[in-house]
Amino acid sequence: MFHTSKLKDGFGKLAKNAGIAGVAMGVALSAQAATVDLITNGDFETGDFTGWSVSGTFSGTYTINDGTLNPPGPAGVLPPITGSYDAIGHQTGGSVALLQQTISVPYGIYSASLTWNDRIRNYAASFIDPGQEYRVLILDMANTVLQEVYSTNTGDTLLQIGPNSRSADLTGLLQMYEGQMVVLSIETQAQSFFHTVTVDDVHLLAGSLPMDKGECKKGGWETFVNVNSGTQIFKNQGDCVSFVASQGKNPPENFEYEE
Ligand SMILES: [Ca+2]
Ligand SMILES: [Ca+2]
Repeated sequence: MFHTSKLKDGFGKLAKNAGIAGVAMGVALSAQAATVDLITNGDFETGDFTGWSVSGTFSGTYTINDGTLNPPGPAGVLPPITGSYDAIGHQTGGSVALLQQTISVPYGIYSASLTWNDRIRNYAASFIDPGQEYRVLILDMANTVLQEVYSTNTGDTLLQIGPNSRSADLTGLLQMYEGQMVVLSIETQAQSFFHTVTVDDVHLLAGSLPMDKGECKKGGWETFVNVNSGTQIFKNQGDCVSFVASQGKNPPENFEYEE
C-alpha cells in the first residue's frame, strides 16, 4: 500500500538530494549503481584490515584468521567462515575489542540491509550486558549509539559456532543520515574470559531508485531491488521509465515506500 502524494514527495526529496550530491561530487546522476555495498573489504579477503580500524582496551583486539589462528583460550583453530580469511575478536583479560568501519551514507536510499556471518564462543558462565557481550552497533561520529543492530543477552547459548547468518533492515536509520558519516562498530567485550567472536562477509547494501530514464534501459530496470526483500521494484522497462518520467506519480507495481 502506498499513498500517491507521499510517493511524489519522496521522489521529489530523492531528486533534490541526489541533485545536491551530484553537484557536490561533480558526477552524473545516471552513473549511480542501483545497489552499492557501503562496506570495504567486508570479507577480509585482502588478508588484512584494509578499510577497517581495529582498537581495544588492554588485551582485547581483532586478528585476521587464515585458518591457522589459535586465539587465546580454549576456542582452538577453525577454518575461515568463507574464503581464505575472517576476523576474530579475542583477549587475555578484561577488555573491549573494536572492529570498526566509517561509512559514507549516500543520498537517495530506497532500502538498506546489513548482513554478516559470525561464530560466538563464550567460555564464561553467562552473557552479561555489557560486561560479557558481543554487539554490533551503528554509531555517529561522536560515538553515540544510533542503533544496536545485534547484541548477546543473558541466557543466550554460549557456544554458537555456526556460522550464524544475521541481518538487519537499516533503511530508516540510513535515510536519516544521508550525506553524513556513521560508524559500524563490531564489539567483543569480556570480563570473564575467554570470549572469542569471529566475523566474516559483512555487507551493507544500499539500494536506490532511478533518477534518469537511461538507468531503466539495457536491462537497468532489473537491477533496482529492495535489498531487504530481494523484490524487483519494476516489472519491466516501461514500468521503470514511466516512474521516472512521471517523477514518481506512476508508482511501480512492487514499490514499497519506506519513510
Ligand atoms: Ca572471508
Ligand atoms: Ca545485550
